[in-house]
Amino acid sequence: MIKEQEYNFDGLVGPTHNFAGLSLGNIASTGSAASSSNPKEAALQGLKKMRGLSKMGYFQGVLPPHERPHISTLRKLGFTGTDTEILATVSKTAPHLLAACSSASAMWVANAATVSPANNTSDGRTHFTPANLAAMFHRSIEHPITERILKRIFSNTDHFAHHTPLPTGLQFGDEGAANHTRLFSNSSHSGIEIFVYGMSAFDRRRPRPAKFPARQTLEASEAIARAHGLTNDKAIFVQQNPNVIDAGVFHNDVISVGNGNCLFYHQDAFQDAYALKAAVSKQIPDAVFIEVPREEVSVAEAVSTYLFNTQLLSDPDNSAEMRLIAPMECRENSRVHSYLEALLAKDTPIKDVSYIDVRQSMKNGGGPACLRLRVSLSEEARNSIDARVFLCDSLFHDLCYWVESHYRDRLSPADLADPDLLNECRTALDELTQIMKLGSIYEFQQG
Ligand code: SUG
Repeated sequence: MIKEQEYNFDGLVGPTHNFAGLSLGNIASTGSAASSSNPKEAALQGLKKMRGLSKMGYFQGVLPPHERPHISTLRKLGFTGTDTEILATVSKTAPHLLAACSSASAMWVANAATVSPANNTSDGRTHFTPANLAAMFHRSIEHPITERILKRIFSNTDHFAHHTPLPTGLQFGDEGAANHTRLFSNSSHSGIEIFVYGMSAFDRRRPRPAKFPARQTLEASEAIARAHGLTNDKAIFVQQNPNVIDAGVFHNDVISVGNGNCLFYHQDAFQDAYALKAAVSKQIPDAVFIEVPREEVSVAEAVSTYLFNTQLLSDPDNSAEMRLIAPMECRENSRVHSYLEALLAKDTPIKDVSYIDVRQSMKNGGGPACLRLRVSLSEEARNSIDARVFLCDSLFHDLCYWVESHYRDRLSPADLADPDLLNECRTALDELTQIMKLGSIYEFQQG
């Protein structure tokens, strides 16, 4: 058994954070369409969240934003000329493509990759598969840079194995850790991985949502489990309830979250919760299931408050006790708040709730859990990482100063066409690669 610690790597919000209404089925995203955003506030909210967790004693990492507007994708779509000419043409003739290629959506790193901890895999290394994010065009352009970033940071091949993203095509749509939860017993860190899929791509007899896309397929989840060397007793595949996808649950982490031996989920989250509980209990005898009844919190309330997009974290000093890191919206909704107050009085591992403000991200459908990718690291694996990605006081201050110096405090959809914005983003990212010691990871740095 390898002794590992869980690190939460949060995505740093990029300078083009904006509300473009790009994600069908994500109610917050479509509801915020065309309003103005505040990228500076968004990035600082994210940094404050990281800092807060780190002060509570959790291990916190940072992942950099992607290069946006992504001119090389626009070139692939047939636009020609200088970068400035491309911006001018695309903003006049195809503003929807400019919006898609300008999204800061890579901040939601729960969708960056699926990560299997070393204790679960057949070769004892941590395995990464960047998500192809095939369901949404603006997200499907993330994986090449995600792959480069993950390989740069987790570079030591004694500890880390990197797979290529699954072949593109909706039948292998993969959304990464947002549909994947690791659970383990209090007595052992070798656990199971739950892969939650929205539909089977090849078996049309199985139920599927009618209104909104099921972004994750069973076949994609199975392919990742195979690639990561997970044996049958380590991987459980479970279908999300298609009705909740149609109600705005575009990722499973909007309706359930797991940690250690505990699974916290809504009564309507899964197609067959009974079978899931039986399969989990077989491998983890001390598993604890906290099922939230629909009478107490409806699916609509779960979607509007992100009650399940909380981070469920074990107390750093006592792994049997856990706390939820919840968005402010959970405190502001009286029914959800009452549910949480009542939960704390019950005999469950959840002993505390901390509320945080990530409203800029929430307006695009990204709560606390969407902003983080969990990676378990042994001390040796952690020491093999030479990039400056672990949050400490000095990195926090450098990143806040960097955001204050480079980010705008207002961005409207029309501003995406501004050539100054492109230059500002490139200057900022170039400096960031130096702050974080990442080398030249962006295309514009490679000439
Ligand atoms: O993929 N929103 C993201 C939110 C991702 C949340 N992640 C998790 N649940 N893990 C998405 O729908 C909105 C962009 C816009 O509309 O401007 C967006 O991409």
